[in-house]
Amino acid sequence: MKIVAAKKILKANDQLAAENRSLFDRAGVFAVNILGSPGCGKTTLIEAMIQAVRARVPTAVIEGDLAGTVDAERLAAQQVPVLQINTEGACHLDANMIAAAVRELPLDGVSLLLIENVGNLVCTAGFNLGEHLRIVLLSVPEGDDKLVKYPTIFQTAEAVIVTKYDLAPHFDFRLERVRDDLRRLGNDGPVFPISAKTGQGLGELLRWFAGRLPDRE
Ligand SMILES: Nc1nc2c(ncn2[C@@H]2O[C@H](COP(=O)(O)OP(=O)(O)OP(=O)(O)O)[C@@H](O)[C@H]2O)c(=O)[nH]1
Ligand SMILES: [Mg+2]
Repeated sequence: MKIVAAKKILKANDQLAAENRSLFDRAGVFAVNILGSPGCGKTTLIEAMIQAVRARVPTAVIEGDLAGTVDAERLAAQQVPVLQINTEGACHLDANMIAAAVRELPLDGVSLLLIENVGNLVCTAGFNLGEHLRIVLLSVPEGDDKLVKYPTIFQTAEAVIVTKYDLAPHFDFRLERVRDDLRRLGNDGPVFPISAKTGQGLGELLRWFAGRLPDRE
C-alpha cells in the first residue's frame, strides 16, 4: 500500500507558499490571511478594514468558501476586486489555490490583499499561503476556552481578534483568560476585543493594522 505522508504534502505547500510570497513581494502586495470559525465575523471585519484603508491603500480580496459567492458579492459591493475560491469540500485554502486565484486576479495597482480563509479553527492553521500577516478571530459566543482546545491556530497568528464583544454581557467570556492562554502558548501578540455592532475596539485594531502595512506614512 502506498502512503503519502502529511509532512510531504505540507512541504510541497510550503514551497508554493514561498513562491506566492515572492510574487507578492515583487508586485508590492501585502497579503493577510484571515482565519476563524464559521460565522465569527471575518467578512464583517474585512468590510471594516477596506473602509478604513480605502483612501490610501488599494485593496483586493480573495474569498475562500466551500461553495457559493455570498461573501464575494458582499465584498464586491465595497468596490474592490474580489475573487471567490470554491474549495468544493476542502476545509482550508492552500498555497496552490492562492497561486491559481492570483493568476485570475490581476494585482496591478493593488497594495493590500485580504484573504478570507474557509471558516475553520483546525485545518486552516497548517497551510501557509505565502501571507505576510496572519490574524485569527474568535467570537465571544464560541467561548474563551478555544486557545486551549485549538492551540495551533492561536500559536501561529500575529494577533487574536475577539469579535462580537457587544455580546460579552450575555456570555461568561473572560478576555483575561484569552490573554493568559495566548501567553501560555508562547505568543506575545496583541488581543483586540472588537464589536462591529457598536464600533468598540475597532479604532485600536485598525490603527495596529495600518501600522503593520509597509507603505505607512
Ligand atoms: N453582535 C454582533 N454580530 C456580529 C459582529 N460581527 C459580525 N456579526 C454577525 O455575525 C454573523 C456572521 O458574520 P460574518 O462576517 O458573515 O462571519 P464570517 O466569519 O465571515 O462567516 P463565514 O464566512 O460563513 O465563516 C453576521 O450575522 C454578522 O452580522 C459583531 O461584532 N457583533
Ligand atoms: Mg465570511
